[in-house]
Order: sequence, then structure tokens, then C-alpha cells
Amino acid sequence: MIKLTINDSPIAVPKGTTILEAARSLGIHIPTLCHMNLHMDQFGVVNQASSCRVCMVEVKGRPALVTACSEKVTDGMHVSTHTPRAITARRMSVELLLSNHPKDCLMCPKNLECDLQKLAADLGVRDIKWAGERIDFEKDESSGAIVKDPNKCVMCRRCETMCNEVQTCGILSAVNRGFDTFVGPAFNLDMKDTSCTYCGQCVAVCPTAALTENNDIHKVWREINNPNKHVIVQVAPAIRVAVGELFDMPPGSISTGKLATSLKRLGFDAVYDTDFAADLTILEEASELVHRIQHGGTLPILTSCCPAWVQFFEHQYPDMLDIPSTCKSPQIMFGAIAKTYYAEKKGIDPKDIVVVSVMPCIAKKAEAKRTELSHHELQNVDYVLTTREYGLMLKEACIDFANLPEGDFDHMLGESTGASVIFGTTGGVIEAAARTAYEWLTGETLEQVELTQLRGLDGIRSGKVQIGDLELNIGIAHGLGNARKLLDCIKAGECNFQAIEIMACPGGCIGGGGQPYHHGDMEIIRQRQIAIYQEDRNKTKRKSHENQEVLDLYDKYLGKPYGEKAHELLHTHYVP
Ligand code: HC0
Ligand code: SF4
Repeated sequence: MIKLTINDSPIAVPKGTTILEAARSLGIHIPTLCHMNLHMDQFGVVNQASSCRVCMVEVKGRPALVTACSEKVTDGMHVSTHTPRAITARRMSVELLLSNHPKDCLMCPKNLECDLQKLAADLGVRDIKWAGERIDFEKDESSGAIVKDPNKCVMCRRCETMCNEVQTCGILSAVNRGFDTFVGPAFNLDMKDTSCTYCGQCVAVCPTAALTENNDIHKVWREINNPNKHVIVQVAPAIRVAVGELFDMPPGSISTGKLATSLKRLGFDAVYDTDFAADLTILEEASELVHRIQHGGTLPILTSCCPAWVQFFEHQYPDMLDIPSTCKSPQIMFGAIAKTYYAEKKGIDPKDIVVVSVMPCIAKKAEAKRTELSHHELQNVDYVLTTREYGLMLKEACIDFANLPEGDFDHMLGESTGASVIFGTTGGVIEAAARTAYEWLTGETLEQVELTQLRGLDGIRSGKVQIGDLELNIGIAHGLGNARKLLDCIKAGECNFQAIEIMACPGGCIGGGGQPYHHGDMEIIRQRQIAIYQEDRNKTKRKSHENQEVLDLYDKYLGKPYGEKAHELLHTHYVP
């Protein structure tokens, strides 16, 4: 152990610890901007750019200040974190950043959520010194999902670390040199012309508004207020355990009932649950799995509900497009059913139905616009709002979310089981599918519905589920870097799985790029996961094939799972 003092407090820490980490273990806060340390099992990812110079501290005997995020502790070191010299240097670093930064904080998408803004406030910056030349680049809104505004880039490289090290997508790196440098795609291509998956993990860690989501709020307000439109909304499984954070509720608060009430108060004509469509997805996906097992089809089957994952395998593994399930995602299945079965039952022209989704995910915006996910030239889903955008709508409407009474979703497309709730976390989709496949293949009741061997937050996991004589070997990965490892293993013929679940975001949808900012605190993701499993236990029905409204849909409209009509409406194909 290394012994040192920080602000006269003695401490012993392991060799290799940085001053920043040692100070944090003493409860001493040193401000940072570029630093990022995501501790989460295999996601122990550190952004070590040390570019912002905000964490400067003094070390006795050293003539120059040092950066606490990169400087390793040594025996007998005396560190002072808040000397006038250190604070002046920090303030100067922030003032230099501000000298080349837009000053439109009041209109900025990150207003009150921006790390640079907070630093300027905490350090008492009152004056922008060195007002000189400013960079001036165009915003890129080409993708309809992610907005890139290089003028707000502070070169912290957090997005780059996320995109390249965690997601292994390689989209972002430094463009240009010297004063003109910012982080973006090679040759400053439009985002739509890159292999970006729109996972939004770069957005999730950007400290400013250099990367944000496309804002669709005003379009949704316009539709809600159009008397000629029937506007229905669906909310994804992971929203209910995270949206409360936007209203100062603790991470892991379950707000399903408040969510239903809030949607009604905003004025949607009908309020539904993507969980209904997740149950529907399981009936299709479990049927596809059983079909592949019984008819010698391609195995392993890969889940296909995560749109960033779909973008990833289409771009990076075009030779393996026969492996993923052909099921559309629950969000898209919901839209397809809303504009056919629901329209018919309600006697409304599908052209007059607007489907809005509230999703934890930025890639869902791009998914909704995919041309093959439309029916009779109507998009299955019209608008996608992230959890954060939804929170902003509630604030605009002065809805005090935390104190709302509990409500319920509407009927026909609103019932859900515990199996669909767990879609929101890594491992949940495949656990839900296994619950149903077990009962279908054995004809017996699955008593132990919680398949804990599939749970956890390790980046790559595997577990076996015994189904009669069949031992189903299941692989799970979350984070696209882990997905790549698993796909490479299959490609090399070294992994023997029958079914694989992949989610692009660390933690699954609970860690989606559109969720409330967690500022790198992975404990928040863990709390959301605990809440998801609790919500599953809160349900009386916990298997998708017990969902009566889904069974009614098959009875009255679709025929049998994996049948002709189901194929027409609920399945898709992939584009290399
Ligand atoms: Fe997910 Fe989904 S579980 S991708 O993570 O399958 O976004 O929450 O809505 O579609 O249901 C996201 C979350 C969904 C879909 C569902 C799946
Ligand atoms: Fe990379 Fe994902 Fe950001 Fe695209 S959305 S640039 S793939 S981190």
C-alpha cells in the first residue's frame, strides 16, 4: 500500500491509484470534466485524455501543478487539492474553454444538465476572458436520431472512448488539427453516411451539447393538438424504472402507474404499453426458436429487438444475416398492430392514427424511419421520444410527476406480464422467451420462473436451461464490444449456443442512450435493474403466453403465432 496525505488527512491506497481516486475515497471532491470512469464488471472503462486540466492540484515539492486524474500516488506524497493556485488554474482552464464556446446556455438542449455550465457556476466564472476567434461548424442533424454540434465540443474524448472502446464502432475521432479540431466521423462525414448504430452511448457521456438526440417534442405536441388525428402512445419497459429520476425520485423507483396517469394528462387519445408488444414478440420469437429446433433451422437464433444491434450486425456482419430472428422489435410490432387490428376494431382509418413511442433509446428514432418497417406506405411508428424528451414534455405541461396518482393503461393493447417487463434489462428478453419455450416444448408448467442463471451485469454471460431432454445453451452480451466478441466466437465455430440475446447498451435498455443522464454512476443502472425484476415479481402473470389481450389478438385477427398473417405484419428482413 502507498501512504500519503491529502489536505492533511492520511490515507493508504493500492499502488497505481490516482490522486483523484485517493481523494474520492477520502470524500474529497476534485472537479473534473473530461474524466470518465465507468465501473461495471467488464465495463471498467476509463477515459484518460487529461485534456481539460480542470482537476489540477498541488503536490508538495513539485514546482508545477499536476492533473489529479492521471497522476499516480507515491509514498509520502502531500497533496493539497484546493489551494488558491489550484483553484485559479482550474478557473482559467474553464475560462479558456468558454472563450471558444457558444454562450446560448438558456436555449441549449443541455441547459441545467451540462457539466461545463456547472463547472463555470461552481468556480464562480463571471467574465469570459480572451474573447477572440471562435470555431464555427455546421450542426449535423442528418441521421434524424443524433445531433452533432461541433461548436460545443470540448475535446474531452469521452464519446470517442465510448464509441471505440466500449462499442467498438469506430465512428468518432479527432477531425482537423490545431484550433479547428473537434471530435466527429472521419472526414467529417454526415452521421447518416457512417456505420453509426445510433446507440447513443456517445450522447450519454457527452458533458455538453456536442452530441444530443433529435428533438421531436414539438411534432408530438402538434399531433396531440390536431383534432383530426387519433394519437396513441406506447411506453417501453425500461422507462418505468428511470423516468422518476427526472423528478428527483430515487433511482430504481417504479413508476408504472404514474406513467400511465401522466400520459393521459398530456392528452393522448389512448395510452398503451410496449410490454404488450413484448409479450407478442415472445410468442413470435419463441415460435421461431421452437420451429428452428424442430426443423433443423439455423442456430443459434439471435434476438433482433435492439435497433442499434440490428444496425451493427447489418454493417459489420453482412454474411451472417440468416442468424438473427426475423421478428420486428416490440416497438414496431406495436405500431403494426395499432394501424391494422386496432384501427379495424376502433373503426378509424389507419392514416388518421399517429403512433408515438416513449423509449429509453435513441436508435429507436432511426428504427421507426426504416422503410421496410412500414405497411401500405404508412410507417408503423410515427414519432419516438426519449425518456428525457418525455420528461421535458411533462415539465412543459407543469405535471408534478412524483405526486401523481397511480393509473392504468387502456385495454386492447395494454395488458402485460412479468416476462415483458424484464425486456428492459440485459438477459430479460431471452429469459422471457425461455419461460414460454419451456412450457410449449414440455407441455408442463414452469414453476421456477426466475431463471437466475441468465441474470447479472457481466458483459458476456452464458447459462443453460433444461427443457425436457433439450439442454438450451444461452449466450448473452450487452454493449456492442461484447456483442462483437460473441459474434466472432460463433463465426469461428468456437461457441456452441442455441440462442443469444444481445443489447447494444451497457445494462440493456435500462442504460439506453435516451435515459436520464447517469453521469457515469453505474450504481444507478444497477438500481434500475433491481426495480425491473421487482416489477416482474409484482405481476400476477409472468409468462408472455398468458397475456389474454395478446391471445385475443391471435384469436380475432392474426391466427396462429408464426403464421401467415403474423409473418406479414410482425416479421422483417435485414439489409446488408
Ligand atoms: Fe427496449 Fe424493447 S426492451 S428494445 O430495450 O425488445 O428501447 O425498454 O422498448 O422494442 O419491449 C428499448 C426497452 C424496448 C423494443 C421492448 C425490445
Ligand atoms: Fe458510436 Fe453509438 Fe455514438 Fe454512433 S451512436 S457514434 S455508434 S457511440
